[in-house]
Order: sequence, then C-alpha cells, then structure tokens
Amino acid sequence: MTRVAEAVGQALARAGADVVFGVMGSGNLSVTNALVDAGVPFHAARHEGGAICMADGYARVSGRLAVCSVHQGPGLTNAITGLTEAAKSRTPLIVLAADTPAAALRSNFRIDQDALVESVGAVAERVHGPESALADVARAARRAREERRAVVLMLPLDVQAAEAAGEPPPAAPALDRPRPGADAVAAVAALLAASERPALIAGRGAVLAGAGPALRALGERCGAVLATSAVANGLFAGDPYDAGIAGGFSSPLAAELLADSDVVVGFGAALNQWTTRHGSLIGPAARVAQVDLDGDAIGAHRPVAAGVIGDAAATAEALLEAVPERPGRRGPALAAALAEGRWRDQPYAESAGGLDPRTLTIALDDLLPAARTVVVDSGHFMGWPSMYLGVPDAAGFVFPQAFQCVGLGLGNAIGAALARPDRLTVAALGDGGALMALPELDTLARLAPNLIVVIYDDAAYGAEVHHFRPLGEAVGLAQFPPTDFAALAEAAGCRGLTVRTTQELDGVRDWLAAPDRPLVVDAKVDPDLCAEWLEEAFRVH
Ligand SMILES: Cc1ncc(C[n+]2csc(CCOP(=O)(O)OP(=O)(O)O)c2C)c(N)n1
Repeated sequence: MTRVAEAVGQALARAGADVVFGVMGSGNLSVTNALVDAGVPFHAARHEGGAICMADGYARVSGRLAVCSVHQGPGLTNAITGLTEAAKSRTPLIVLAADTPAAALRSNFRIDQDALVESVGAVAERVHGPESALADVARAARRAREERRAVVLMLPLDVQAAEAAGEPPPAAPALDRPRPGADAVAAVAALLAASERPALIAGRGAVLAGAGPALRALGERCGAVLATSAVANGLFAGDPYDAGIAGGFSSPLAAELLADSDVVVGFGAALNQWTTRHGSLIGPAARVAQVDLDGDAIGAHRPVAAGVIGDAAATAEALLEAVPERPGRRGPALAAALAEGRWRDQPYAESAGGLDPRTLTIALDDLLPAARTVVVDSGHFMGWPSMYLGVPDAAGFVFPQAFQCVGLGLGNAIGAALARPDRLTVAALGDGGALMALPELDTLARLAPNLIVVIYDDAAYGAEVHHFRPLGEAVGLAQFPPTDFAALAEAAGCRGLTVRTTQELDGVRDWLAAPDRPLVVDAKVDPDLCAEWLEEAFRVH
C-alpha cells in the first residue's frame, strides 16, 4: 500500500523540487524519505531556523524550487523567522510542515499553523485528504512558482497515514507573465524619449524576472545609467554604465548621478527609503516611473508620473520597441568616471583603533576569486561587504534583509553554497548574527567546504551601539566580552582563523590553495568606527 506521505513526496519531486533541507521529526520523516527515494537530495540542518534559511539561499541563487521539511508545531515555529524573510522577499519555496490531525484537540504539538504562517506573509496550503493529495501538492508548487510565494504545505498526520488514492491532476501549461498594457508602456516610453539624464533602477522583481539583458539593452537605447536596489546588486555587473547600488550603499558618484537624473524608472524595485536614501537620491524635479507586477507597489513610497503593471523583463522588452535611440547621458567620460568611482577607489583615513573593516574587505576583494557568491547578514557591518566586495552577477549576491533580521546569513550562505558549488561562497556576518546561527556551524562543517565565513567582530551589537551612543544612552547592554570564533569553528569541524591585521590574511591565502574544510575568519575590527551609511540612516530614523 502506498500511503499519502509517500505519494506527496513523490509528487513534490515530480513537481520540480530540487533539494530539501530540514530537521527530522516523527511527523515529517516519511514524506522526506519519499522525496529522497524519488531522487531529491536532502541536507540536514541543526535547527529549523537554519533549514529554512538554507532553502531560501538555495532558491535565490539557483532559481529552482527548494523545500524545507519540518515537524509539526515547534518544528514549524522554529522556522518562522526565516520564513518571514522568504515570504517578504517573494522567494518561491515550499515548507513541508507536518500538522496535528484535525481531531487531536489536546495534542501538545497543536497550534493554528495556518494562521501562524499567514500572519507572516506566507501562503498556507494543505493536503486535505487522500483523494485531493496530488492536486494539493500541484497547487502548492504552482503557487510557489507562479505567484513567487513562500508556501507552507500542511500535512496532517492522519492524512499522511491514509492509503493514497486519486489521480494526478492533468499537467498545467506553462504561463507567461502578464504583458504590460500598451498605453502604460507608451507613457514610460515618452518619459524616456524626452529624458536627457535617465536612470534605470532594478530591484528584486527584475532579478526574479531575468530582466538583466533587456534592461541593459534599454539602458543602451536611451543612454541611461543603470543601478540596482541593494538586493539586486550584481544584475548589471560588467556594464560600463553600471553605477552599482542605489541607496545608502551608493558610491559618491552613483549618488550624484542618481540625484541628478531627470527621469528615474524602477523595474521591480519598491523605490523605498533604503533605495532612495530617504528620498534624497531622487531630485525634486525628477519624473519617476515604476514597473511592477503588483499594482499596490506602484507609487507606494513616492508619487510616480507613470506606472506599468507588468513583468520587468516583458516591460523592458516592450519599451525597447517603443523608445527611440538616444545618447542620453552616456559617453566615454561617464564610463571612465564610473570605472574609477567604486567605493574601493575612494580615499579614507585608516582607523587607528583596530582592523579597519574597509581595509579588511578591500584585501579580501583582492584575495578571493571573482567567481563568488557573497551572502550578507544584517547589522552595522553589512555595508562593508556590500560596498567593497565585487560580485559577478545577481546570483552572486544574497541579501536577506526584507525582515531586517539578524542571524539569517549563515543559513542562507550554506544554501547558496550548495546551489553553486562551483563558486566560492563568502558569508559576511557580524559576531551577533554568527552567534544567533551557531548550531549551523556544525552543518557548515558537514556540507560546505568551499565557503568562507568572515565575521566582522566588534564584540557588540554594533548597530545598537552606534545608534544610541551618540544620543547619550548607555550601550553596555549591547556589548560583550571577546568571543573566540576560531576555537568555536575548529570545535565544530571547520577551520578557524583570527585576524587582527591584513598580514594575518595570509591564512586565507593558504586555505584558498587547499580548501578542505570551510574557513571561519574572526576579524577583530575596530568597534568604534561607525559606517557613514548607518549614521545617515539614523539621522532620519
Ligand atoms: C533577530 C533580531 N534581533 C535583534 C535585532 C536588532 N538588531 C539590529 S542590528 C543588531 C546588532 C547585530 O550585531 P552583529 O551581528 O554583531 O552586527 P554589528 O551590528 O555589530 O555589525 C541587532 C541586535 C534584529 N534586527 N534582529
């Protein structure tokens, strides 16, 4: 007899599940075994909070469907923080969550799982019964993919144990993204056709749509500078008119170019406070247009002169047909300025109070192979890797910041490393975020030899220290004695290296020559150096 649990695992494999991360419990072992038997690789995390982040990072980098498998009740609650990030970032993924039987009213494990996951923006789906099970799986997979949602598929224990029945639903046709309306495209085309200094800003929607090539061509057509929100960093890598990240991490030249633009068009970008530096990167006379699949996103943060509901790639292609060839603001002088206008080209006064994080990051940028995936946790430090480490493309940058949550970086990095084992994965963490993800040092040692963790270790929740100290507030509660991350790493089976000077990065060079185990670099950075972007963000906090 085939039970529903097995049939669900098999159906999910057929629906395109590429990988499964999880923590085993009695409620999810059978379905996960079925996935593995159907050829889907399984990777064990040590905490569900790690497993969901691994699935998120894997999906972001591979563009394929990742699954996270958890036990009912506490297995799911442990995954909720990472699930919130995935849901807010619109990562297409599936959480397979066991659930208590409807009649088990007194089960210790019982919670309202549907309400819980819906409250954080994920989609609650359910295997309702043996007859509907295969259709339920197909619907969950389709919603994850087509709607770009984090879907939680509930698997009640009694339904799992029942005998499988029912036929697979007929194969669904592939769907094209909605084509933009002709009038809306014409309105944006008219703005670009009249623009002297256009800028195109791409966000995560553009990355998910694969809009990079069409946007590069559109930029060329109308003579625009190209920029991305932080989360889409890398989308225009190598383009001579790529100004890099728009927002707090913008280089001085990028900020100047963006603020001086007469037309700004966002593609799958919210144009929120972060991307516009609280509005200051969009000049008062600039005309703004926004392209988004979600009508609610258009004009949400700033009034727009034109809006298009449509896929970023399809709309960029439609605009290419409608916009005449123009020089816009492009020319050799601008290309030359951009080539020398990166953050690492800016002079700075080296910090006197310990390792300068800029010097550290520039040295790493030189040392580490260019074929890399950079994954950044949240905290004060997060500007350094985003601003000073180059990335080869959008898949080479993972920025799980939609929930502004500390501690998601390590799990995302392990998932990213499994998605792209051909590239070196660089996990940039703060000491606070590293300690929140500590159980996954064990997973790191088991699964991801080609991964370097760089801990910007200021022995503090630096973001809080730098926020409150200037206000005269005591910050001792956010400061800690030193942590020996190298020893923790070695104990978990990784290599550990403590770095106080750039000379000590020789240990990284040695490791790169023979990366047998992942390397954890504990970089003891100057705790008193406050990043300019953070100072500025706090001024308007
Ligand atoms: C889960 C979570 N807890 C608390 C916070 C508040 N918070 C924001 S930044 C930060 C400090 C993070 O410290 P660390 O990882 O060491 O990075 P640093 O700021 O020192 O560079 C904290 C606690 C948060 N954003 N997320």
